[in-house]
Amino acid sequence: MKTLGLLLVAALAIGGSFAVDKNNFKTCDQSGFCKRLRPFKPEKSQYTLNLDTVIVHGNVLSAEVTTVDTSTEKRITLWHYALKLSALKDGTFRVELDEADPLYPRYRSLLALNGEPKPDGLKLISNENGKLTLSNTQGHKVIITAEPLKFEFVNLAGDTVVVINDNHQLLMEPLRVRREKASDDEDANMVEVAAPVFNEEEIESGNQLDEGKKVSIEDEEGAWSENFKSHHDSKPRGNEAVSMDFSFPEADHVYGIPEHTDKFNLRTTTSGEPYRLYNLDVFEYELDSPMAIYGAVPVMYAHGPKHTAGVFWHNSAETWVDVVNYADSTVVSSLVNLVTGGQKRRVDARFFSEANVIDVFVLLGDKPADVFRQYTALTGHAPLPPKFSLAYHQCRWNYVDETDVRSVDEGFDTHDVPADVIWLDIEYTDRKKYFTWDPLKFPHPTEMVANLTAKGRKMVVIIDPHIKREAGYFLHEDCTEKGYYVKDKDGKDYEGWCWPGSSSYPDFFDPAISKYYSERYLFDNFPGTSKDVHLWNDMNEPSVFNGPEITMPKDCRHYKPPQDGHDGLASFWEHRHVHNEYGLLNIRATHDGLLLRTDGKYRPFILTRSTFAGTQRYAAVWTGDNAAEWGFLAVSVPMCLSLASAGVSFCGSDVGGFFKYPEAELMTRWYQAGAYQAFFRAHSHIETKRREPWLYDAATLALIRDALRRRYALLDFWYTLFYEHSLDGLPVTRPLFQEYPREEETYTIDNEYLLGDKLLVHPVVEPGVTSVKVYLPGAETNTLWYDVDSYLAHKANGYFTQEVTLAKIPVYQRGGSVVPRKERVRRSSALMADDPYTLVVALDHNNTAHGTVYIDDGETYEYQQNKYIYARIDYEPSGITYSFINEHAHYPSRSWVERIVIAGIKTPPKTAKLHQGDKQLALQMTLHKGNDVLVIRKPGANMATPWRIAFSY
Ligand code: NBV
Repeated sequence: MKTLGLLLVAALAIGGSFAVDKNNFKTCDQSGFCKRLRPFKPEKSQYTLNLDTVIVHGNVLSAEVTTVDTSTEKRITLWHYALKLSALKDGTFRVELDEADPLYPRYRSLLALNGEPKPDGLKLISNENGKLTLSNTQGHKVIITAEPLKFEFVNLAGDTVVVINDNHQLLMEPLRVRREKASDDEDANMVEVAAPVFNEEEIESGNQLDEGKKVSIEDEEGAWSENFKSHHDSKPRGNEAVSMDFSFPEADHVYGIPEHTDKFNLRTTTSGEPYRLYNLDVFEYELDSPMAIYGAVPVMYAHGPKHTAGVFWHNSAETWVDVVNYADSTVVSSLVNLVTGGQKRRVDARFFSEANVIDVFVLLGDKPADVFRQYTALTGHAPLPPKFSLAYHQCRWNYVDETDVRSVDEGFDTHDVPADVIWLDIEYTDRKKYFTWDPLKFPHPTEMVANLTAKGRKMVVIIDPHIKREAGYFLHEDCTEKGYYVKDKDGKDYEGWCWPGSSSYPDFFDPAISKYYSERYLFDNFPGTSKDVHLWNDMNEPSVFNGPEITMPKDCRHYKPPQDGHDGLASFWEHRHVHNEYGLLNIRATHDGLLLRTDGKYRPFILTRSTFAGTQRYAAVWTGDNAAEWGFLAVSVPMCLSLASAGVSFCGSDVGGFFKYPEAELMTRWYQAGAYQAFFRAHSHIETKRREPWLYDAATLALIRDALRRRYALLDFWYTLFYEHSLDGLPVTRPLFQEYPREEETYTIDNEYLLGDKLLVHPVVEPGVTSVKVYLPGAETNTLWYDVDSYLAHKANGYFTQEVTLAKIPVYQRGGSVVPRKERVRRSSALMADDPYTLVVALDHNNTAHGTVYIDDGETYEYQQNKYIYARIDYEPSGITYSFINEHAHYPSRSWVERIVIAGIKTPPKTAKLHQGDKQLALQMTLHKGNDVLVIRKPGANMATPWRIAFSY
C-alpha cells in the first residue's frame, strides 16, 4: 500500500493528473450527524426560556431553557438546559447552552481562547410580554424572546445585527444511556426520557429527527455506531450533536470560516454541500470547494453597508456550515419573501457540530475592523515574530544532505539573491524519527547551522507529531512507558500508519506529555539545534494514512483531567470532541519548548499546517500542498485573506506550487505575489525538478531577484505592521472593505488586498496578460493611490486598467501615508539591521501624510522591557516630524535616514533644515518635475532619537 501511494505521489509531482480523491472524504450525507441535522428545520423551535428562572448577576444572565412538546394541549417538558448569556468587553456577548444535568460533561475547547474573556456589565432593562431586554455598559442590547427562544442583538445604532434561532434550528441532542436490545418486550429497548419531540406536521414533512418520541435506540440508524468505508466508529456516547442558526439582517455577504479554497465571500450552500470544518490532510485538494482541508477556524463575519457583525462558534468537533444569501439568484424568491418580506439584504448561516456544548460569541461590530478586533480579543493576537521570519524562506522536500544545504546557501550569495532561512523536511531525520538527524547525510548539524548563522541566516526543521513505533527509539519508549500516547477505543495505545510506518501520536491534552514534549526541544535533548533553528509542525491534523478520512478515528481517547468524575465515559475525551484542536495543542507544546530552550530569551518561529481558533498565538500557517498551477497561485490570495480575518495574518502558500513544476512565467508571478504575502516561502515536492531561483534562465532569475529585493526593501514596513498587529489584533493583510466598508464594490474583491492601511497589492495571477483590472477604493474621500514604481498618482475611482509587463507587480501606496524602506538589500535581513532608511511620503489632497516605524533587536523579548523604538512620521506642509509614540521606549538603533521621497508635492519648499538634538543641518533637495516628486538627499537623521525637518517656502 505504501509503495503504491508513493508511486502515485511521484507520478503526480512530475505532472500527472491532479484531482482529489473524494472517496476518501465524507460528504454531508456520509457524516451521520450532518445527514441527520441538515434537514432539521421545524416550523417552531421547541426551546423555551423559563422566565421565572432568570437571574442576572454581574455580567451574566442565567436561566433554564426547556424543550417543550407543543404538539398536544398538555405541553410536556422534555429536556432541561442551562443557558448563560454573558456581556463581554467591547461589544461582544457570549451565549452558552448545556444540558442542565448531562450524563457526562460535554467538552469545551481548552485552548482557543486566550484566557478568560473580559467581562462587561449587564443590565436587565425590561421583562415584559415574554421578552427580556438587556444592555451592556456601552448600550448594545439583547432582546430575548422566551417562546420560542430567540435572541436579537442590537448594535449602538439601534440596528438588529444578529438573530439567533430565527430559523428554529437550535438543537442539542441530549446525551443518553445506551439500552441493549434485551428481549421482545418493546419497553426494554425504549428510551425512558425522550429527546425533543416534533409536532405532527413536522413529522409528516420529514422534519423530525429520528431520535424524536420514544424510539428504540437500537432502531436509530447510526445512533450508536457509524461506518465510513472500512472504518467503524463505535460512538460510545451515541448522538450528541448541536446546532444553531444565525441571521444577519442587512448583510450583503458573509466571510470567514477558513480554511477553504473558495472565494473570500462565502456562497449559498443550499444546492450543494455545506462548508465543512474538520482538519484533514487532503491530498491534491481541489479549488473552489467547500470541502474541509487542513484548518478549521469557526468564525464568521457578516457585512453590509450599514454594519458588520460576527459569530465565533467555539467548538472543536467536526462542524458543517450552511449559508443562505437571500440576494443570490439561487435562493428561491418564495423563500426570500417568506423570510425577509421581499428584502434581499440578509444572510442566514447555520453551524452544526457533532458534539460539545453550545458556546458562541456574538461580535457586534459595527465596522469590519471592530469585528476582527473583537475576535482576536477573544482568541489572542499573534505575538511579534522574529524579524527573519518575515523575510524569504527557501524550502524543499528535501535538501538532501549537508553539502546540498551548503550549496543552496552559497547559491543565494553567488547569484546575489537575498534569503534568510533554509528548511529541512522529513528526510533530515534518522528514518523519520523526530528529534534525531540522519547520521550519514547530516552528521554535523551544529557546523551546518553555524555556517548559515555566520551570514545571518537561520534554519527551520520539521517535526511531525506521529512517533515511529520502533524499539529502542527513545521517544517511542518514553511515550509507551509513561502512557503518553493517544489511546484507541479500547484504551490501548493507538497505532496508525504515517511516514515512519507504524506510528503513535502524543496525547497533548495531557499536561505531562505536553511538558515532556516541550522538553525534547532543549538543546541537550535535540543536539545540533541552536537558538537559530526554528520549527515546522506538519501533519498535525493529525494525518493518519490508514485512518478514516486520513485522520485519527473519532473514538480514540484523549486525556481528561480527573475533576469531573472519572469513571467510564466520563474519564476521557473522544477524539471526536477535540479533533480540530489537536494541532493547536501540538504547536503550543512546540512553542513552550522553544521558549524553554533559551529561558524565554528568544522569540520562536513555528509553521503549522493544522489551524484552529487561537493558532495565531503560536505559529504561522501555510496553505499546504498546492500545485504549480495558476489557479493555486490565485487562490492563495482569498485563502490568506480569510485566514487573516480569522486572526492568522501570518499566512502564505508554497511559492511555485508544491506538486508539479512551475514554468518560468508562473514561477516569476508566484515570487512576485509571495513577496507581498506575509509568509514567504518557496517549497517543492521531493519528486519535482529542482527549482532554486538560479536554475531558471537569466531573465527569470533577474525578475525573481527583483521580487525578493522588493520584499527585503519593505521588511521594516512588514515588521512594523506585525508589531502593530500584536497590539491591535487587526489583520495585517486586509480585505478592501475593512478600510472602505461602505464601498459595495469592494465586498466581493478578493484578488487584491491592503497591507495595513497603506499599500494596495494586486498580484498578477494569470498567464500571458498585458493588463489587469485594478480597483482603487476611496473615491468618497478623494483618495490618491501612487504607483510604487513611478510615484504617479491615480485618483481612486473604482476600476482602472493597469498595463503590466512580466516585471510589473501592481502595488500602490495610499496618498496620506509614509512607508519606511531599506534599499541596500543584502544577503539576509540580519545584515541589514543597521542600514539606513528611505522614507516614502505619499501626499494626500491636503498635502499631509503619516506613517509609523518600529525598530528593535529583531529576535529577543527585550522589547517587552521598553528596548524598542515605535515612532510616528508626520508630514505637514511645514515640515516632517519623527517622534516617539512611547517616549519611555528606546533602542540604540544605528540606522539613519538616507533619503526622503515625497510624492505628489504641489508646492515644493525652498529650504529644508534638519533639527535633531543640538544638530541643525541645511538639506539638499531635488525636484523631479513631471511627477511631482521631491527627494531630500542624505538628511542623515538618526533613528535613535526624535528629529524634525522644517520647510520654508
Ligand atoms: O514532509 C513532507 C511533506 C511536506 O513537504 C509538505 O509541505 C507537507 O504539506 N508533507 C506534507 C508530507 C506529504 C506530502 C505528500
